[in-house]
Amino acid sequence: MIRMTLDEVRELAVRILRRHGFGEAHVQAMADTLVAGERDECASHGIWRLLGCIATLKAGKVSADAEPELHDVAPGLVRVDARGGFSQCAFRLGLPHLVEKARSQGIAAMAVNRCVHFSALWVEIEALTDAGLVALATTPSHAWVAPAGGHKPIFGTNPIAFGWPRPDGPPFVFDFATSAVARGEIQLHERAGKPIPLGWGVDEQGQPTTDASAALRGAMLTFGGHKGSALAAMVELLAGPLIGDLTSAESLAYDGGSGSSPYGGELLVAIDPRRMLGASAQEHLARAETLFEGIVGQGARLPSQRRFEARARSARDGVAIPEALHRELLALLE
Ligand code: NDP
Ligand code: PYC
Repeated sequence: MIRMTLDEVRELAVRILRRHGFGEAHVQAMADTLVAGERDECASHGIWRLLGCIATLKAGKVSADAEPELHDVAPGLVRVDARGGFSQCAFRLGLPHLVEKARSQGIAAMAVNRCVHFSALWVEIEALTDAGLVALATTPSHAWVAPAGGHKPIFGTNPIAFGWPRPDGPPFVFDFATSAVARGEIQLHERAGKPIPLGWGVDEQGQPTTDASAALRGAMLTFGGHKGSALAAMVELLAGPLIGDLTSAESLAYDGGSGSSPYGGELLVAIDPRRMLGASAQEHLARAETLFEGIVGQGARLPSQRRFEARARSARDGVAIPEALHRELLALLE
């Protein structure tokens, strides 16, 4: 492993993105997301993703300098057209408008359309909880996941992320794929030559497998059987047809075998608890704290607790990157 400070990881990401011609706004926004993933020890959505970003660019499946366009659709609705760029710049353009609308209306939604997506959703959720808002985000991906009871991929890995701001300390955030695990996690197992647990995927014959490559060629499975399957379908509907964008099957068809990052839409919903609750906000938000205390009080941990601990550790000690990955990243500078 190679040990690097967070500044060094960021500098490397920035140099690679510039070297490949990304516009400066994309360079900065993408680098922030990549470093955040690495910093929080979410390797499946950390600096490794840069390889996929550059491959997607070389395949002609993302615009390096797209300028997103903002559309103020309704008092509680904003739409950002990413115009074929990675999602980060579009999110940044829409964020203040979503926050302002949620504060004035109590609830607001943002559709990000025509974006290429490679990132974890908690990065965006935290931007909303930092503004004191309750937040929800979801996006389809490519059709890699079979429905419960079926065997042919139709759903994406379709993450659902939720955030709840807390008065004293980090927010309550969960963010997971509706597949048993993110595809990136299986890809990292494949790179490391490690078997995957049973339950993550089936091979091309529909048989359970512990072989990462076989599961990537076959089909991934939903988490929680029919429950994950229904949630995956919900994500397809909410962040596909509802916002006028692609389903995971349509994204994969658009990909045309290039192996690029998914293309389509993302839906974010933000709720202002103070607008919802008015004068009784303090009393009810305190009851949320009682709930969290009841979870940790019995020895369970909150989602994102590991991540926030990793964040503090990385700020102090830096991060460790596999040597082989480091070599591949340096090769992108040639
Ligand atoms: P996991 O199955 O690891 O689940 C992650 C979530 O569960 C985190 O909030 C995590 O908190 C929490 N968690 C894990 N273990 C526990 C525990 N024992 N107790 C309480 N909470 C726990 O992640 P996935 O593989 O499903 O997804 C990883 C990432 O992949 C997500 O960030 C997602 O956004 C991203 N993704 C992005 C896609 C896209 O299209 N852009 C597609 C699919 C996934 P903690 O982090 O603290 O462990
Ligand atoms: O890991 O499933 C995944 C994923 C898809 C798009 C970004 N991450």
